[in-house]
Amino acid sequence: MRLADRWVLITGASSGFGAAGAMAFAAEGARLVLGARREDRLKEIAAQARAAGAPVAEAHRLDVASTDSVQDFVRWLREVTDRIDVLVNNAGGALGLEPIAEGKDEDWEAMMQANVLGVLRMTRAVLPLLPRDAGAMVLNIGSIAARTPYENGAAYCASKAGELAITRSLRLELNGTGIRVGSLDPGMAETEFSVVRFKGDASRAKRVYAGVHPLAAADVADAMVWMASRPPHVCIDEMVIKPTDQAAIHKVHRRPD
Ligand code: NDP
Ligand code: 8X3
Repeated sequence: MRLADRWVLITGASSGFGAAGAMAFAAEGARLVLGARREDRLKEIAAQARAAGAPVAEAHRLDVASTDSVQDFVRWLREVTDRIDVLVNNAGGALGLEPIAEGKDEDWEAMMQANVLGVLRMTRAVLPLLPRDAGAMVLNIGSIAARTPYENGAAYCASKAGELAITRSLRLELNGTGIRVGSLDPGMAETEFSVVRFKGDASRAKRVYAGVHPLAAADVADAMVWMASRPPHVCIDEMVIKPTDQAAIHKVHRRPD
């Protein structure tokens, strides 16, 4: 399906996969609507996306962890367009890497709010704008953490398993509408993800990728565009994308310094 002039909404577009996704869809000539909490960065990404070929790239503050913010965003969105062809539910991330015995309520709650309830809220709010039988797609960004839980990551893994369950339920609910529903599940990718997880500790974040050639945000953005641009009768239900160095969540090849 050609993406030129299609309307693509990306949540969490101020950095990482969302920002790279904006550039990749822009290069296809898509019209973009971007949301995240850091408005300044979001507006910069929108300007870069216009320079990269998006005929329209609009941005508005969005906190997917708040129903009020999602409603405000969608009120604004309806003034920009009455149609969204591709909804990319990407906003979210991890907070902390601790055993359950040491977990913090505020981290658990923030992850569930953004990674699980955020996907539900955005999908409920945007579904009325998705055209029937025209190749529309809800594309959720999951994680390999949904498929293989790891120690010290219980709440994050649970939140991403929740995202995968939502994806699978939604596909059943929308059967017959022509709206495609997919989950794109990346492995290790170097973005701001680990800096956020470790609450600003950049050197600890850097060590996650030591000796590894991780995915870049642009690799994941390529996969987003590929999934969304299949013909309307083709739905890529689930795609796992990992660095070649990461054979499995616990099996990562690291080169010595
Ligand atoms: P980044 O931290 O670089 O990007 C996360 C984006 O989500 C930012 O734009 C951030 O913007 C936004 N965001 C976070 N919380 C909210 C919120 N409550 N409301 C709105 N926007 C929010 O990380 P990634 O690009 O790596 O992460 C994107 C997605 O990919 C996440 O869902 C993450 O779990 C998932 N993922 C990441 C992997 C990795 O290894 N990097 C692997 C697998 C999945 P702002 O702070 O401005 O709101
Ligand atoms: C991010 C990948 O392996 O750090 O979802 O959980 S991982």
